[in-house]
Amino acid sequence: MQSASRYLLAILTCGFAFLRPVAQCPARPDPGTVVEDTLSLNSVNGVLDAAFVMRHSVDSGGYNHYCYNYQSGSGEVEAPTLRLNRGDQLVLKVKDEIESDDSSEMSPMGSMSSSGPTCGDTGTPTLSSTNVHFHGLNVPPICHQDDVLTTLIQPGKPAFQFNMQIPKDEPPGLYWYHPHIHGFTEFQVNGGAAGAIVVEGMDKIRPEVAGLTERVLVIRQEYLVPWVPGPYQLTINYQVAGYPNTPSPLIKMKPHEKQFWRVANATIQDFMPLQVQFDGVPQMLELIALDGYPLAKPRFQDTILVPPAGRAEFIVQAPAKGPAAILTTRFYSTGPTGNPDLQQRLADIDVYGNEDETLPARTAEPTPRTSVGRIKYADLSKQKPTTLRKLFFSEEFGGTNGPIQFYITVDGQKQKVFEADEKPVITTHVGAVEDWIIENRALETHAFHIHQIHFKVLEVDGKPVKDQDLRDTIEIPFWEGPGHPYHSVKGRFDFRDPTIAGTFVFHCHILLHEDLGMMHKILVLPK
Ligand SMILES: [Cu+2]
Repeated sequence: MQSASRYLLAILTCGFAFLRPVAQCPARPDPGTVVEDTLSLNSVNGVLDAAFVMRHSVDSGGYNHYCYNYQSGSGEVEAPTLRLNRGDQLVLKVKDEIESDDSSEMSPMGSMSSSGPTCGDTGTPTLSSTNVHFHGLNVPPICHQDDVLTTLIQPGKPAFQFNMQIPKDEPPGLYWYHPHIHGFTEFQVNGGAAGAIVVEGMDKIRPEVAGLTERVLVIRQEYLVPWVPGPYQLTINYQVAGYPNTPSPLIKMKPHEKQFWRVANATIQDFMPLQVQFDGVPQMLELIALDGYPLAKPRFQDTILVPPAGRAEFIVQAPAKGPAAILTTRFYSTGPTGNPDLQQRLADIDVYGNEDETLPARTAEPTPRTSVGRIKYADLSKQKPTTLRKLFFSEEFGGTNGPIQFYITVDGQKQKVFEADEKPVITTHVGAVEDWIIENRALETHAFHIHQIHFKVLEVDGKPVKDQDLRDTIEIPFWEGPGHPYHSVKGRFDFRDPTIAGTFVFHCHILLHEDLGMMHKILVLPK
């Protein structure tokens, strides 16, 4: 990764000289304090209307902050959680006030302006440009909705307005928003520009969660210089999880209390095998949903692997007072050319007070009011695929310094990095149901993500899986080298919904890889 980084580092270092370290972003929580949910903005009468201002500052430790500022009644809040019901309208105005006097020359990844009509502002995308991707939402890839290819919000211009309806059959669950300017995504997400979206209604499909204290936990990752492999720190709702150097964030629970935790991996590249441990022993977690999609049936796991950009929603039960209880991410190997994802304690569970007696003990299995069989994609396993495609991740080496090019390629086509004005590498049509095999031929684990739709996981490494979960992001482990087979995932991709017609992207969600072009376009033609 170093060679590619060198070029970027040069740009970045030059860029820093011009950045004004004005404190524009709200202060973040001190270490060792109670983890609070970020402010939630709820839809009212079917509409959630909010305005964000994107700003930038550098903290005393040298970390860049990129913040979605929201002016609440009691001051400025960073990246609130957006809560909507299915069928609601989301109106979001975003103004770019990233102050960077001379970033106009910085356009390492090419310009969007050559890719045809732009949506919003014109000009060349720079480190100070922004836009918003609504990750996981099954909404149209068009201007003012979820179109990252041409939407450009430039600093100092009037606010840009997003306006979209959450589909009536959207799976209830946890989604998230973040900037997606090609070439600069990593830098802004590294600075914390990411927030949660909750599509309400999980309790109607999974009554297990009804009445439980709910927590939205957004895990972010910050590097001092994101393009350089090296130390990083994780944060949980913006509080640094720096154990053992700093006291751990605290999550409060009553003895034996059950809570519903909705965890978003908003890191730039950290694959997180999450565990809750009591005195070092991993506990069973009741997994309810992945990537905003309720599982066909809840299942118990002591480790939940969440790739970068993935989400996991699960029920945690506190111990009695006594054992040391923690939320932790375990070490995860991303292969010989990948960055190591380190073990890190994310929070201490602080068991306080007396047993929670507000909830009646459940004796029978609760009955869902909405069947999981009635949400989007539920009938996907019954559909006959219209096409089978094979794609692969690969890396190209230059010298001894690690990979310099990152590719995702449709098998049979030429390996190439993404360019803003490229033609779609896949053309399909509304109504298609396709099976894709995505293979990893690189010595590094990658995270496959496609915009606009979820896909159903059918096979891993050529073998049918028991749990055919719906995902929008999935890890594909690294190749162990000559003599070993490539790891792969086979998924069923559903293009039947006419509202997703248009051009959108699929890519690796290690954001450096995406910025360097491990991404391509797919065109879904209307019927
Ligand atoms: Cu990747």
